[in-house]
Amino acid sequence: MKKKVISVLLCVAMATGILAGCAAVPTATAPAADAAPAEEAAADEAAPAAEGAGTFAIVTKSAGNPFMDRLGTGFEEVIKAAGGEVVRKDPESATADAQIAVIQSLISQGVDTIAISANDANALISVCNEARDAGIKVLTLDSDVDPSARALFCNQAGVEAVGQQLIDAVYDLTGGEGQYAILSATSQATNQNAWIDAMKAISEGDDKYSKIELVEVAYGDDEPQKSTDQTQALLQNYPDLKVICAPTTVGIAAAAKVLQDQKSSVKLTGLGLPSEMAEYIGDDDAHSCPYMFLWNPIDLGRLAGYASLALYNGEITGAVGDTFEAATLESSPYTVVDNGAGTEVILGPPFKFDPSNIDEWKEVY
Ligand code: RAM
Repeated sequence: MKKKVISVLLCVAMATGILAGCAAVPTATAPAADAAPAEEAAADEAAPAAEGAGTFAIVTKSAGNPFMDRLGTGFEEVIKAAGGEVVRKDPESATADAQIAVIQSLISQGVDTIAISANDANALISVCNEARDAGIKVLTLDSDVDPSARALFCNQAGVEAVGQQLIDAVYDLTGGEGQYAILSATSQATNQNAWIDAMKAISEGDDKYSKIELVEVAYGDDEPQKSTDQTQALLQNYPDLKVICAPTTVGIAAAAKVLQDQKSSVKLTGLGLPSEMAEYIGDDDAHSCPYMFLWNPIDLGRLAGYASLALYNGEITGAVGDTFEAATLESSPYTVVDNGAGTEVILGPPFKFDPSNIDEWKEVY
């Protein structure tokens, strides 16, 4: 069965020669429209596992988030190409409780691996350990749990690198002084909290940033309406606000619309999906977002798919120095490194989207 998975992967790699990526040029990456609809995922859940090929689960942060759809698309593509069965679960809300219920059902179902984009670093420890005690390989992607509770984290980009890009963008768009606010996802989100902490640490540790002032971290919970309301509140509460930084694709899209509709002079940056943000990106007063960053979420799903297969096949345990092939990703093979708290593989650096390239990328994801 191990041989079968590997040979299918090799065939796919040889037959397609696909190079997808966080490369600077859009390549053979599935377009946004290919994102797996929830109905399709539900059908997969019902399908019996191909004998011996394994059942691989992905648990997203919540339903209705296009970034999460793209993670699911990449994951599903890799697992299916290897002959495995995919179970995709999108909790109703971006909470730890919703994910705990989902993970418990996956344990009962007896899946082989679970890849989670965690809504909370600590609240999921016990259920992840329950899964591991049941013989399930647990890994994370996008947003980590406490490293004690998983084998490996598939990180989109180094936390420091993201924090640096975001604080430098704030510095640039404020002109080096003045107020900015952060519009985040949920207050418990591991990834957003890590990026925000990195931004704070960088700005507190360097005089260069001493004249920019973080007035508030607001939470839109990765819900469009709440993110809209939070943006409006920031505008009302801070008349001198110069910049909003939203390190969430849901938050940045909601904020972009509010700012642009209101013809606000407040500028926006953060992490956004090009397909959702193209209409807001521009250098003139008519556009709310001069530039933003992201990575390829389909590739991140693919990376988690390859990591799940490697854990399942016993090729890796998630230890530092482990390497595994990711045939359709440009930077393959990937090596597991230590991030200071636990082990991770990094997809690549964050990529900047601005008026010069947004039209090209909006078709990709
Ligand atoms: C949102 C989610 C996700 C994050 C992106 C940037 O879609 O919070 O976890 O990685 O934004």
